[in-house]
Amino acid sequence: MKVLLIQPPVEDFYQTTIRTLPVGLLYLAASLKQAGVEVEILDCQATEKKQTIEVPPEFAYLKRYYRPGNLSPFKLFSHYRHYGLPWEEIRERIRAAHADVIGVSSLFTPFYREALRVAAIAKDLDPARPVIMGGAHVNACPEQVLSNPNVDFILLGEGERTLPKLIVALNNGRLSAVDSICGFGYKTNGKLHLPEHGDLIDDIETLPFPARELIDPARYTLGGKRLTMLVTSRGCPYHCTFCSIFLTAGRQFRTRSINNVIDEMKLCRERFGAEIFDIEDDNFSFDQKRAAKILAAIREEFGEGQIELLAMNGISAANISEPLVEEMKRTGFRALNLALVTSDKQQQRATKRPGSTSHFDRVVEKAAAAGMEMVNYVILGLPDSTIDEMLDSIIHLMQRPVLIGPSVFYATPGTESYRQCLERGLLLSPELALQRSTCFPVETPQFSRRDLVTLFRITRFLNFIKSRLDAQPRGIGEFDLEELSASPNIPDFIPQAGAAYAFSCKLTEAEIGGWLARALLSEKRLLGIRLVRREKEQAVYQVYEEEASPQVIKLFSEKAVGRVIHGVKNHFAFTRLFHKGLALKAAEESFWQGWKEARAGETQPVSELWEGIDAE
Ligand code: B12
Ligand code: SF4
Repeated sequence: MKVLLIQPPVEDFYQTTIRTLPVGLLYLAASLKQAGVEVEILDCQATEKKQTIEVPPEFAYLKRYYRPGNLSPFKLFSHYRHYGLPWEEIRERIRAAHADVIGVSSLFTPFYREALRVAAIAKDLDPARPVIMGGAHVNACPEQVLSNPNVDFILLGEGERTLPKLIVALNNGRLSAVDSICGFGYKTNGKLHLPEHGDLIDDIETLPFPARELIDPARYTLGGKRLTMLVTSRGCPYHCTFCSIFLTAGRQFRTRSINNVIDEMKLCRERFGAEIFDIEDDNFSFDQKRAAKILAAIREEFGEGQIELLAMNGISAANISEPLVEEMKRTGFRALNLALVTSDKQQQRATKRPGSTSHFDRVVEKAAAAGMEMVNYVILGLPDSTIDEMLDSIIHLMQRPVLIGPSVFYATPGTESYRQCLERGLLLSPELALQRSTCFPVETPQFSRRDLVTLFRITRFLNFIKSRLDAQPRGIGEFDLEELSASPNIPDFIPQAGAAYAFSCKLTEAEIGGWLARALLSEKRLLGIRLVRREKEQAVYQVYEEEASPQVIKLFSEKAVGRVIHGVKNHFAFTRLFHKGLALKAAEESFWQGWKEARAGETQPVSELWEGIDAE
């Protein structure tokens, strides 16, 4: 019996290619192999191939926000693309695998159509061959998936124990026995038999390591180094209203032993040449003592800082103490992905988000002092959000030495937020493919899609300024915004929407950003720009007004006036917004002043971190 496990392609306005290793399918494959079943993996995303495709009609409203050709660093997205193998190639690969059973992973509700299309291709090739689906989307919408004519079975929850049972039963032709498999859904004469819940594996320690030998490790890299994913624990006990993790992985924090984790890492190093480990646990540091022990064991096994570690899934600041930050840095974390969600207390309560903003700030300070680069995530457009509150969260991060990671809220079926959206009629459409960040699918009486788009663009603008601060050779102290965008190629005047400008050379992204930043700061306008003609000695650009909300920009400028923005890599560099006539001072003194002002009015006392840095 041979099983082909497929990770479908995705179609969206962007893709995060570095995190697509199909670790769930590799876990399933390992369990199948252990049960004596032959397995092949078809990762449709393990390719450089991407193709610009038509924006689906139900996404047409987005065209005004995503204009192709826009060269502004504050732009959001441009093209709608198919990321992965082309459909024809997928068909050929399925045909060539000669599998007896097809298993398709459907992890994402917004990409459910891609998963179903893979199922349709498989059925078209061989209508008698069983197609099984599992993954987070199947757990969110079991009925929708099982009712599709190209899906024979679904398995809810974790599939390592249940999929081998199902395959063995199919092999023996004793399907009647599988009714008792936990999480098993099937249909008889068109009638759906849906399971009540999925399988959750208490003792995840007993699972064989993901079958990485079935994929080409050279396909999964970061900065030229081989990267692999590690899952040291599963489940998260918290109840954040927007999160759907519990639907698949439950709320119990289930762990593997430290030795077991280290053994897997050693194997990854020796056999697959892994140099970077991305810990994708749902809540890696929920048990901080355990996390610290894992880090200590990594140091002991591989040496201090010898392994590069990441937790790109984001760590909740509530579960990191300052000493743990130090341990992370010592062990091999150069960067920290921290989820703030919102800096507003009321919103934190409304979303049942653990932790406080003051604790978050302490963690950020500690990590910055340790020299870690940070991305901090905020969610824009939660059902109870207000423009005021979202701007406050953005400005909070603006003033810290972190990159701002905006996540636009989408509602996943099965979550509390989804229920709220349904009850209040906040969803743009019942079409589930819209429940993705790029679709801005939720509007409320408090904010419109245009407002959210504007907030998103503001975060891009701030990240641009931060990147300019990082690029300053002088590197320390206060910078004038003019200085950050200075270039002999940029004219003194402010660009105007509707005008075309000729330059003697092509502008760099930094120059374009610097020029457009002046329009935003002086005239409160968000502009787009595209290259309309390129001749030997001339590049002609056209400037146009972006879709943006003037009220949001106005409120932002009122709130941000005179406040500091910090660099990320170089957090000793900062500038102030909407602050005219500020003399250039390359003084360290000024840096401390700015940082302290940024914190004025906050109850948090200046932590030991300050004393630590001051002393240096
Ligand atoms: C890594 C990750 C990504 C990676 C991609 C992963 C990949 N393989 O391609 C990246 C960063 C690209 C990503 C992006 C997004 N993600 Co994501 N991601 C995850 C994350 C953190 C881990 C997935 C994982 O590896 N889990 C560990 C393995 C062991 O579990 P698993 O894959 O679920 O597999 C188990 C079971 O599901 C089941 N199973 C899985 N497949 C199959 C198949 C069969 C046949 C069977 C029987 C069983 C089965 O058995 C497996 C073993 O137990 C999950 C959260 C989570 N904990 O799952 C979110 C998650 C899957 N992502 C989610 C979402 C929504 C997104 C986005 C669409 C959000 C957005 N921006 O709009 C984006 C996509 C944007 C884009 N254009 O690319 C949601 C999905 C919820 C939903 N119902 O839609 C999740 C659950 C997080 C959440 N917010 O709640 N993501
Ligand atoms: S802490 Fe993270 S994983 Fe846990 S419920 Fe909240 S968002 Fe989900």
